Amino acid sequence: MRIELQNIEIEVEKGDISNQADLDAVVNAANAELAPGGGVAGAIHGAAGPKLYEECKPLAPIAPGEAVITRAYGLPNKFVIHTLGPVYGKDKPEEQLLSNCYRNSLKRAEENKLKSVGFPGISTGIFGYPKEDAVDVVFSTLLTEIPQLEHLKKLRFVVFSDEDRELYESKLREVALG
Ligand code: AR6
Repeated sequence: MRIELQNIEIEVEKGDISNQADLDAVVNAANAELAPGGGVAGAIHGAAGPKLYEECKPLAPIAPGEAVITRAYGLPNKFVIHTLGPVYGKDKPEEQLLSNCYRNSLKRAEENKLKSVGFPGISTGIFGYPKEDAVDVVFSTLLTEIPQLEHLKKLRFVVFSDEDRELYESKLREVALG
């Protein structure tokens, strides 16, 4: 599904974040050490290869809500933006921290004049953030950030299941209706 909002294409697609060849950057749901892990981080580091972690090491550790950018090595993108989501129930206030993840990731993309970026559902896997609540944070953040975007023209939310796709699509429909 795709809508256009203030000249920005917003898409929801089911797929693997490490296989988004047409995007300038993908966002990694990282750990504080920016090390290979499970889930999204495992897929991204696995596809990028060991050079990615070598570039990450001097940038770590990062705090919840922060985002840093590296090259993408074996991934089909130019850059990876690594952000650390809040662990639900531990890092507080989680809404603010999750919002910061998206805001700071968009900031890194803009600083590097990127045109397109793909996001996974930060914190909604191992970190346990309830998906419905996370999607609300994602879209409220997006609505405040979109007017500030100069270079970005396409944002893609890459989801892993039909259930997540439906959740994002219903939110996207709400946003499209204003
Ligand atoms: N492509 C797209 N989405 C995915 C993929 C993929 N390849 N794999 C999982 N998801 P998670 P977190 C979905 O756990 O909660 C790591 O070990 C998944 O269904 O990757 O921020 C790190 O090292 C879920 O909805 O990220 C950290 O320690 C969402 O992406 C920790 O996990 C995020 O799941 C980060 O946990």
